[in-house]
Amino acid sequence: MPESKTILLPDVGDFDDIEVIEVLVAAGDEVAVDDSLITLESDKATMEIPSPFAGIIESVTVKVGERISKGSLIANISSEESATEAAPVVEEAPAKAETPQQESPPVAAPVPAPSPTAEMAIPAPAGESHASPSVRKFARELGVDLSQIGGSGRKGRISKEDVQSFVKGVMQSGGGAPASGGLNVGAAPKIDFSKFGEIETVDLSRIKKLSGAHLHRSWVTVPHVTQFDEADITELEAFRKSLGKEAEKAGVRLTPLVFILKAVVAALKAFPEVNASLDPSGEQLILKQYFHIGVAVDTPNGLVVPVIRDVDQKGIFELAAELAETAATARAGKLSPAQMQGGCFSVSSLGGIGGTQFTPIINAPEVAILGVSRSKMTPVYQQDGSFEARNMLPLSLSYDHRVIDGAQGARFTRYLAQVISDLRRSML
Ligand code: CAO
Repeated sequence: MPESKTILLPDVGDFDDIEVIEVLVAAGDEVAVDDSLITLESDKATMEIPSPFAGIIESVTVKVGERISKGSLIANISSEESATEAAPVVEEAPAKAETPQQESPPVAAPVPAPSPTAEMAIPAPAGESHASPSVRKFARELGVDLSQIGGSGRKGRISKEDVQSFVKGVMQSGGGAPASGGLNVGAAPKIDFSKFGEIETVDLSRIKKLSGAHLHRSWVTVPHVTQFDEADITELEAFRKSLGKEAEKAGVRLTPLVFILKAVVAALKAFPEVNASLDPSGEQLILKQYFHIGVAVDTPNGLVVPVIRDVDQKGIFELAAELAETAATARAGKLSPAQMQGGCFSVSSLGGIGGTQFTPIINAPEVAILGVSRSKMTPVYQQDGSFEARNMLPLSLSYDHRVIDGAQGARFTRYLAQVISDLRRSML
């Protein structure tokens, strides 16, 4: 018949009034004899206090940060067994590294509950990670090298959460740690910003979490180069404005973006390797015979990139209507996964907001993305020595340097700028 028993802190030798730095169990947990219950840390050693009983934890009565001494109640447990002798597992002394002091080992002393013995407290050698035995065991099980992790605890101590967030970071950046020659950086240290002032913690939106992982992977796995250029859109703007009445009749709003989409198709036709994806083997280029263009849309929940299909086959008004409808669907959070797939190339237009230039991140597996900033009237030098006010549109093309070399990137951007300046060129 199981009965309720108390687990008290046994005599752990010289150690008194020691801080609880980890609570490893919670009410309802099943524990075996010797399973670690809490971790204590003094300035000399870190030790895990094992359970003297097997059973179900009824309640844990200590908290992280609390200081406890011999005889303090740690937990209540429902158990059928009588107490066994369990020894606390003592790890390294925390980073007081100058002169490793060898302390007398705490000696076994049969007090209220179990009678633990403890091993000698040995300071961690310089450069070695500071973590409790259970965290070390957890890291070993996951194949994680603790030396790669920045501990978030006091004196850089590595917690179970640090190991978990390290593994999560590695998974999100595209799999396991590379064997050689790749990125092998530790997780960012967890900082308690509340130490410096008032803070509020909010969850990232689902879209931000998903797009963040995708952008991160693209940023670290694709060698990006960004080529800047300018298109003279003085004539294009005059043409766009001249279409105002017709657009109104058609029930659409014409912005420079639809014309840019058409110009992008002309440039992709002229440079087929930009309308492509690199095969995962890295040895073949998949050239696409269709022209589906992704358009970055800013939504209250974060960035999404719906794809406008067959841009080559659609007229300006049709594209304007589809763009407006797609952006509205995106902002309502109602895009289907299919609407975000199959893109060949993306356009990120921040022109409606402002700014002069930016470096967009490639929407892999595409090989290039066009960033569009706000156009402005600029004095442009003319052959006869005069200056003319021209409406100049800043373009930033980020491309995958494995697929597109610098000369090609510059030629593509130049060609695109010329087509935007004079859309008649798209018919050539
Ligand atoms: N230069 C000057 N004015 C511009 C311009 C440019 N490059 N681009 C747009 N404008 C003007 C438009 O003509 C419009 O003016 P009116 O109100 O007088 O008609 C105004 O700016 C607002 O345009 P818009 O942003 O509503 O429309 P759009 O067709 O240019 O863009 C969309 C649509 C959905 C792409 C856009 O609203 C959006 O979400 N952009 C953000 C994209 C983003 O977040 N990118 C960052 C991703 S990280 O790489």
